[in-house]
Amino acid sequence: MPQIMILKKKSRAFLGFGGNLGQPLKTFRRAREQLSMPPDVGVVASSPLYRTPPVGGPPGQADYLNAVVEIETGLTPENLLELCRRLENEAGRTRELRWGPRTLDLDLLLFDGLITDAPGLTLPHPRLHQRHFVLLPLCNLDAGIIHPVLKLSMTELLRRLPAAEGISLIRDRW
Ligand code: A4P
Ligand code: MG
Repeated sequence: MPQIMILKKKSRAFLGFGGNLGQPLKTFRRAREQLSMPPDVGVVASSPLYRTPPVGGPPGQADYLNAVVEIETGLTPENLLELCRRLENEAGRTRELRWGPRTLDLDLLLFDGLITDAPGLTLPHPRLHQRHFVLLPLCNLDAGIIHPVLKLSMTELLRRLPAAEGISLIRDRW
């Protein structure tokens, strides 16, 4: 009997990494490694790593490290976000203050061209287009991605932001 193989299409997703407590680079490396462990998640590429001044939150919090990681996955966006939450918790993430200091923040920025506003999951990430610390590393990975709602490329969104101050490139590879 002929065998029928069903190939499940993988989705392309981008995860924002952020952190300013503990040893963020070490934490990022560990989270990226853990991300690639489940059989249905693969890490495709990592953006350079940036040091960025804090946006919002309590005055005086430390600078952040930020990067974006591209993955391919057979998971649903909900399950991927759940995995991110688990990795944040394993990194000792606590939530006391909105936009307060954190060891690890993993945001689901884009998931294919999906648009959703379900409870607990908005896609694309609702503040993606307002932030240098997200758009710059996203552009490094693929400047031509079109924002599914705004219908503008990542380069165009970055160009429209006021000039950024204080962002520095820490490493091309990490
Ligand atoms: N949520 C909804 N959609 C998403 C999504 N696409 N990805 C919900 C991730 N989470 C999503 O998240 C708050 C709620 O958003 C959750 O219930 C989740 O289900 P959280 O991780 O608990 O808290 P948060 O990250 O502090 O909240 P928020 O409002 O998403 O913060 P942002 O917008 O991520 O901003 N400055 C610099 N320089 N670098 C940073 O990385 N990060 C923040 C946090 C502020 N300032 C920063 C940085
Ligand atoms: Mg978050």
